Amino acid sequence: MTLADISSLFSAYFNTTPEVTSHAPGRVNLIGEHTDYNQGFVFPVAINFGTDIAAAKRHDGIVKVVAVDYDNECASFSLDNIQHQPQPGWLNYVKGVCQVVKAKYPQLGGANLVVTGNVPQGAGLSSSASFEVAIISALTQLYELNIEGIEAALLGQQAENEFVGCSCGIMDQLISALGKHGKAMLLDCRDLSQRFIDLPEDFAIMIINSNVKRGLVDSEYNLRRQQCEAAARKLGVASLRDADTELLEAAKNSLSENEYKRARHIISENARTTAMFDALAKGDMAQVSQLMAESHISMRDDFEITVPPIDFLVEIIQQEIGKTGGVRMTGGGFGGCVVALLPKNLLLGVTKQVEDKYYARTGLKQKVYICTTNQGAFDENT
Ligand code: GAF
Repeated sequence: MTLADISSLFSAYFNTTPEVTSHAPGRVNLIGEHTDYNQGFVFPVAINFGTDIAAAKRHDGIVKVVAVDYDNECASFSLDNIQHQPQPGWLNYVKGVCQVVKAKYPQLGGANLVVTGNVPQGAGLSSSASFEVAIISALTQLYELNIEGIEAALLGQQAENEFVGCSCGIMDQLISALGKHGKAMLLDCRDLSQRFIDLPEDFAIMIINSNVKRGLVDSEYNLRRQQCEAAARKLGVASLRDADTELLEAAKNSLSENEYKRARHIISENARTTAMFDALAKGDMAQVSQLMAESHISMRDDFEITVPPIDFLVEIIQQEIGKTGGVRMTGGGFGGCVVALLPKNLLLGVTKQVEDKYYARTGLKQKVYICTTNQGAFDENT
C-alpha cells in the first residue's frame, strides 16, 4: 500500500489527515529455526509484505483503531485502563504494545490509528511482529519517543510474551525493525549483534504457502521451548547456545529422548546458520543447498515441527533445483511456508512442478509468492 493510499483511508475514517505513517515488513527466515530463544543464531530477510499504519494524536488518552482488513472493525480503549481481551484477535497486539510502551514512556498519549497489512496470517511470515513493530514506529514518531531499532524489537517481543501470551524469541521483531534491502541478517540472539550479507542478484526468494491449517501451534511452540530449557538445565548450561555435540553425547543418558533430539537440532542448526553466512559470502550455492537441506531434515526428524505436505513441497522443489539453490520449511512449523533460494531462471519450472504435484498428492492448494527484500521500520535509511 502506498503512503497516499493509507493516508486517504485515514482521512475517510477520521475526517482529517494523519500526522504520521509507518510500515513494518514481515520476514522469511532462510535458516536458524527455533534457535532464537536458545540464544543462538538466525538468518532472516525482511520481505515486501508488511503492515501499514496511519496515525494522529488524540488528547484524551484514548487509542482508537480501525482494522481495514477486518471489515473496518473499530475498537478503542483508554491508556489508563488496558485490559487483556479473552478472545484472541488483533486488538490484543495493539493493547499489548501500548501497555509496554506506556510503561517505559509515560508521555505516550492517545492516538487514532488506521491499520492494514498484506502479510499472510498464520503462514510463518511474522504478521504479528510486523504489526507490533509498525505500531511502535507510529507511536514513536507521533510522540517523538526516542525509540531505536533494538529497543523497538524488544518492546514488541515483550508485548507478545507478556500480553498476547506467546513465548516467542526476538528474531521476528528484530528483522522487522532493522532489516536491510537486498540483504539477509545473521543475528546473534544472545547479544543482538547483526551482520548483513548481500543476497545473490540472480537469485530469487520463493515462498510457498502450504495452506496446511495450523493447529496447536502455540502450545507445541511453547512445549519445544520448555524441552530446550529442560535439556539446557540437564546439560548444565545457561542455554543450548553453550552446548556442543560432545557435551550432548556425554550427557545423553540423563536426557529424555525428546530433550536429546531437540538439543541436537539446536546445536546443529546454530552451526549451519553461521556456515550459511560464510557460504553466501563465498557464493558457494552448493553449500547453501546442503545446509538448507540438512536444516529441513533436522526440523523434521529431531525437532519434529514439519508436517507431511510441507515435507512433500520441499521434496518437489529439491528435485527441481538440485544443488543450484536451497529449500526448507521456514518459521515456527506445523504448517505454514517453505522457502527456496533459487536461480531466477528456475522459477517457472519449479512453480509448474509444484502446481502439477502438490494438489494431486495432498488435496491442498498452495500459494506461491516471489518475494523481494525490504528494509525494516527502524532501519536508518527508512
Ligand atoms: C516464530 C517465533 F516468533 C520466532 O521467535 C522463532 O522462534 C520462530 O518461530 C522459529 O524459528 O516465528
